[in-house]
Amino acid sequence: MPQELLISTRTRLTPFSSRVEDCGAKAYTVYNHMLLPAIFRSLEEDYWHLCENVQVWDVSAQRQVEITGPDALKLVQLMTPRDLSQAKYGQCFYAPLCDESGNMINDPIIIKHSDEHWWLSIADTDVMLWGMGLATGFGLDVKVSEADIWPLAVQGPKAEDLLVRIFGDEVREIRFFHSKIINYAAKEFLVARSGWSKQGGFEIYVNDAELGAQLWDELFAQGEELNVRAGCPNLIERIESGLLSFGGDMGYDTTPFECGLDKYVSLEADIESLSIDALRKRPAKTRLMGLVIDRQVKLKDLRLFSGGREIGVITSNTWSPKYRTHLAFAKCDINCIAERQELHVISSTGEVPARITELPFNFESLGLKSLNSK
Ligand code: THG
Repeated sequence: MPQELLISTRTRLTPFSSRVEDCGAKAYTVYNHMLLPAIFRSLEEDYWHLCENVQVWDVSAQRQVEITGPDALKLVQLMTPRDLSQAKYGQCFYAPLCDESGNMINDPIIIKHSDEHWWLSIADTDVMLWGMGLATGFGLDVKVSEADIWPLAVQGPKAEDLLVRIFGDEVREIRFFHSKIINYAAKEFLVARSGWSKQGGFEIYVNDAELGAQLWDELFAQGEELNVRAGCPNLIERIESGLLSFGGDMGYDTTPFECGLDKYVSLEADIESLSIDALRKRPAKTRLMGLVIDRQVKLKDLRLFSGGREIGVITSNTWSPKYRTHLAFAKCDINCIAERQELHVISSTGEVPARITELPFNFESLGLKSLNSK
């Protein structure tokens, strides 16, 4: 039976919702209590189009938790174990948020406007409430709120060409994970080179709903000969790219080390972060690893076995059309990870061997060659 999502005021619409619907969104998910499109034509068709052209994504559901006030930097640094003391205006930081035990709360992109003004561009958990609670508990002089900002991502190899047509050459100067304030009509939008794909692109932090809708239309008018389409974060692309999804691949019961986010934890830095002491001491119990299953499978369940023993659980998986193999992420028992061990998963037709590897996938060393198109 086809399933439907009942849309109400709780599953909040965005300034782009009517356009997303007009473009034929076939499936949605709910993210931060807001609609996030998940499929337009099919996962695989959307995937190839993203890898070869340019797409416009309504990622309004990546809400901006805004922290302002004299203690803003103090609160943001309390929330994350990544050292922000050297952060510059306009820079973006991918960073875990963790509690006092080192467990993850979220994995936002943190954007610094000034010492007293920050955005946390969040994944799907209620970070605003956590921030408000910390501010109250620590007696901090800050305001924590959800800003009226609706990010629009423009992703794919032709994204830069499209944005230059609208904003001019200055977008070419924006470096990866940096941003610039760009004038658009009567407003200023923050434009960053970022996005939840590895196909290149930008995110426009739209701060005016009507102008945002106008921008959407202009992206489609100017992008016609670039074959622009509406799109959304794509399951296949993000697994190939090793991008993790909070709530699926990691959660409240995992530390950043267990998720392979080691490089975003500043263990050596002298920072006042809620989780840093726990993260210095706490041993990892599991580790998120990549799996390669060299055939097309339909998994019967998500367990990963070594011999007769269950050693992990698959958190995400997909057929990779580009590498002609099945890829997965698996949360594995840290004591059971060894290279060249014989692993298997259970498909609808029985046991199937799997190879284990570090994330992100290194396709060359795995002996996998990419097909450039269908
Ligand atoms: N854009 C914005 N907000 C977001 C996401 C986004 N919030 C939720 C979610 N996505 C956060 N998750 C990620 C994960 C990885 C990256 C971005 C967002 C990413 N990482 C770079 C990489 O893996 O190469 C490196 C980051 C760095 O070096 O700091 O792009 O997509 N606005």
